[in-house]
Parts: sequence; structure tokens; C-alpha cells
Amino acid sequence: EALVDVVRVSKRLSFVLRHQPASVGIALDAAGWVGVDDLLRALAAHGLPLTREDLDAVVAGNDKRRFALDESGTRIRASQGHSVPVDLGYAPATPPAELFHGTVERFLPAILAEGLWPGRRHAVHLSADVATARTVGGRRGRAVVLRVEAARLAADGTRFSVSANGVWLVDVVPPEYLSVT
Ligand code: HQG
Repeated sequence: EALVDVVRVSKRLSFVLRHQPASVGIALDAAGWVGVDDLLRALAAHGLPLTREDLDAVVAGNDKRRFALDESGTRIRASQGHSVPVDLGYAPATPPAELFHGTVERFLPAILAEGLWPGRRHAVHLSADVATARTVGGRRGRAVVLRVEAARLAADGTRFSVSANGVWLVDVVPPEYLSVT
């Protein structure tokens, strides 16, 4: 059992590693990585002292595996969800026939007219199963799950990739590929 509050630290780490690295005085490299030692020093200087073991417990204990260490364990990044410009470098991947997107009723008119757009994030996030999409949509109210004709969209030239933690990423989904489940 970790001694750190995994949820609380995860939220702070998401903020720093996806959105505001400057809030603790660090910069991410082009692929979103930062040195673990630099990160721990910066967090400590901004009121969140963590040991390396605490950080490892957060990486391992995070419910969606939002953070990844590099092979040598010396650098860390968020696996997806950035609003700062990063090139995560995921290889193109062939999606399954269908993927899913969870949203809420109030966004439907705009989504069905103009498609799914990434908003302030880097990419549109799609889920491999309905249950996950329902959870994503449920953050904002009563979830509405859209079906995405992913294989057809890929065949028509859209590049898909999948993050280290299993989120499907795509630039835009035009409305012709969407239907309400
Ligand atoms: C909606 C969380 C109007 C879209 C989750 C969504 C996910 C449009 C919102 C991950 C639109 C963007 C991502 C359009 C899209 N008009 N609304 N044309 N196109 N939208 O948070 O997918 O916990 O940026 O439906 O679990 O909700 O952070 O994206 O409602 O995996 O790791 O605009 O974030 O993961 O919201 O969530 P978001 P999302 P973490």
C-alpha cells in the first residue's frame, strides 16, 4: 500500500506533465519527457515533496496508467492528454472496425454538424469499448456514446495511433463517421 495519496499526486502530475510544466519551473522535451530528478526537485520546491519510491507508486498505482517512465527509468511523461505541444511519437496503428467516444447530449448538435475536434487537447480521444467511453462522457453529465467507424476513417486516410495506456488518438473525426449508439 502506497504511503502517498495516489489520486491527489496524479492530479498534480497530470497538470504539470500535460498542461503547465512552467507552474513548477520545468520544461518538457519535444516528446513530453522530463528527467525524474528534475521533476522531483521542482515538485519539492513547489510544496510537493516526493521520494522516488512515492513517484514509482503513483506511476504504478494510477488507475489509467497515465504516466510512463522511459526504459532507463530516468525520465517520465504523461502518455496522453496534453494541451502543451508535444510529439509523443506513437507509431501509426490500424484501428479496429469501431471505436467509441463518450460525450454528453449538449455537445451533440455541434459534434454531429462539425465532427469531433480535440479542443484544447492534442488529439481526439477514442475508447476501444463502450464502457470506457461511457465513463469518459459521464465526467460531464449523463453520458452519450458515439460510435466511430474507425476502420473506414483509417482507410480514407486518417492516421490513428494508440497511446501507451490504450487510448486511441486521432486528429479529427468528421461527422460522416459518427453515429449515436
Ligand atoms: C467534446 C480523460 C462540441 C468532447 C478522459 C468532449 C479521456 C465537442 C469535450 C480524456 C466537439 C472535450 C479525454 C465539437 C468534441 N463540438 N464539443 N465539435 N468535439 N467535443 O476532456 O474525450 O482522466 O478534452 O465530446 O477519461 O472528454 O484526463 O476530452 O466532451 O480519456 O486521463 O469536447 O480525458 O482522461 O473534452 O476526455 P476533453 P474527452 P484523464
